Amino acid sequence: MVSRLILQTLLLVFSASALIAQINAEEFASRRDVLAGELNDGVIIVKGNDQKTRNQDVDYKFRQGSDFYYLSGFNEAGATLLILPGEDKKFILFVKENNPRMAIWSGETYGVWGAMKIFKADTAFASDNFEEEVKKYLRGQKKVYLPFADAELFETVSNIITSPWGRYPKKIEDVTKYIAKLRLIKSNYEIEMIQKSIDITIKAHKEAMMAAKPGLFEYEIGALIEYVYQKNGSPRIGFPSIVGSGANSTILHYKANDQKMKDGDIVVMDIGAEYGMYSADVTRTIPVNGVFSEEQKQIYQIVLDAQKAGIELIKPGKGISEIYEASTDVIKDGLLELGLITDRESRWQSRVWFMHGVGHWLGLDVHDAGGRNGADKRGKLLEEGMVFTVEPGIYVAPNALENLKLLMTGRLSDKEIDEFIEEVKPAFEKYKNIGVRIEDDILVTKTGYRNLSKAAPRDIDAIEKWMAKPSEIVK
Ligand SMILES: [Mn+2]
Repeated sequence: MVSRLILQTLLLVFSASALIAQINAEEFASRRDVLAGELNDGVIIVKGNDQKTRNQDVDYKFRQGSDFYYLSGFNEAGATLLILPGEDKKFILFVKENNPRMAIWSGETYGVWGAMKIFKADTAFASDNFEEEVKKYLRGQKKVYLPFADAELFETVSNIITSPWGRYPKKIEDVTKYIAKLRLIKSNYEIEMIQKSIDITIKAHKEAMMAAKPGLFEYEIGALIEYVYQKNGSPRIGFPSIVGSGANSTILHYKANDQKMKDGDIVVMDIGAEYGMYSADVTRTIPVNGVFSEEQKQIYQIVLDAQKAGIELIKPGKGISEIYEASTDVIKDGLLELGLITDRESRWQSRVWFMHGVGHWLGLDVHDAGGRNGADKRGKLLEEGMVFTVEPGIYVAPNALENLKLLMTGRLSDKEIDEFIEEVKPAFEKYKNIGVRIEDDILVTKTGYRNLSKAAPRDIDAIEKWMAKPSEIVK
């Protein structure tokens, strides 16, 4: 009687929060099946994130480790999973036990019961018993796979398998690349989650465009963006929002967001909400006062044309480097025309103003698992179900020319650098403090691509039109 009551209470507690995991237990099971099929034998061990302490008894907001989440759907701290490709009962979870004393402070946790019932573990144990129990699963196996980046887990498992007692696996291999290979191709469910996080991010961009005006601080736009995220069901940012105005627009991963935005400044907003653990990553660059200056327009249009030239090529079979080349070609033409470079064929000149890659995979992590390298110089070849960003930029940083000698020491002669600076100086002065990045999230389809973030105003006219609308939130 008592136990049934507890069970009913648990069901009530879990029914709301566990809904997503319940619905998608099959999705997570199929990922484990694919990985198990790929590796065939041995033991796969992946640990989730621990709760990190901020200070005293205050914790950082918890986010699960992406590989662990990908294979389990389990969102609590201090858990570890085992997958046993060769066994019948092949999915084992170690989770924090449901502790009534802790529940008073932090609420109920799933515990061993929830791990099996909701997350479909064949067997589950309390995390405290990990070392004891994992030995049983390692015994008699030939190989153990775990992420080598997890030094603590590596040490724990190494200590067990190097023990002279017991028939433990002699081989240990990094599992990361196998999981990355799976994560690179998104399922329909994943695409749905990514689209949702992108849709929320687009709403935030539109609100920011309406609210932006001289005199606001960058963090006010940042706060508005994150308000829109949460208002629309995103539990947190996919990565810290970049809101950089004026000279800050030229800092690639600008974090401070603490400057007052001035009339005539341009502002780069590189932002992404998280939804269902998946991140968006959409960048728009807008004029603070709502109207692009002539100089801003010129730079903007080059970046936009470069982005479109890259996106247009996207289809299965194209190499990721071919996308980059197409974008970079347009950037080089534009920079030459503006007078910011003197030699289109130079290997380094355009890198002074466009110094990053053209994009990255997108998924559970904003810079998602997968890697760029392919069989040849085309880089990794695109396949249906891949999602990645295309985000060229031009950044006329106020310190770009004075830093050039420091950056190029040993690679270029002082004379070559001085000549370059002399020639591009007028254009540099003209376009100084303009940083433009435009970033969209692209799904590779069977025959081409779908721009998942195309609803965010992007053309010059479209942005100016949005910015003319009054904000209902920031008056
Ligand atoms: Mn990005």
